[in-house]
Amino acid sequence: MQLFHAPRSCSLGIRILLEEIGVPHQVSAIDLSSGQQRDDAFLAVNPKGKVPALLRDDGTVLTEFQAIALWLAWRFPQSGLLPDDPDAAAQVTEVMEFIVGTIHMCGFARALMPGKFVSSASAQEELRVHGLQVATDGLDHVSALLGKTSWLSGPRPGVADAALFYVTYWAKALDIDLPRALGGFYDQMLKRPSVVRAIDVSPT
Ligand SMILES: N[C@@H](CCC(=O)N[C@@H](CS)C(=O)NCC(=O)O)C(=O)O
Repeated sequence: MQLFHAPRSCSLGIRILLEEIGVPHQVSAIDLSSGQQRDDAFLAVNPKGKVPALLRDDGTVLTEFQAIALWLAWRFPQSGLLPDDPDAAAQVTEVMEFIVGTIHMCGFARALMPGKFVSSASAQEELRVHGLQVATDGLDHVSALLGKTSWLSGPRPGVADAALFYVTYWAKALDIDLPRALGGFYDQMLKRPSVVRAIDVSPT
């Protein structure tokens, strides 16, 4: 398999899942700052011009964080990235969707790139503040869920934890104070070899 990945972006979560599974894969770096996601070569992989994109062994490409994460969990069930029980799996999917759909897309995306949504400087500032509030409120909500358990996805970190890691990684980079349970989650994740490899190893 081949993961198209931009360091420090949301594709970090998929990279962590591949490392947790331990399946052989290649990582191809996409440089978002230079606009490589809009090059023809990458648009041929993902016409939406976004990472993550996963080229699978059968030659087909899967995009969208949640779709890739769930496919990996179902394809490699022995890795325990998602509970078997349908009710528990639905709850894990619910929180993963909240992290990607709300904290990332409605929160950090607006806080970090308001110019993608509105043009005037004052509107951008307003959107930046709003996005940051959505992100921090969302992190508080997930932290309260974590207060009851070490991981969101079951007895070991899985699909929702991979999503939570990349948004907490962004929060740390922005010097946002993490609620206590979330700080503990972040520290525990940083101790995992999969996470160390996913952060440190340069994509080829
Ligand atoms: N809905 C997509 C969002 C992916 C996304 O926004 N990726 C960002 C990096 S975190 C990206 O590729 N941005 C490049 C761009 O928008 O030009 C998903 O869940 O995978």
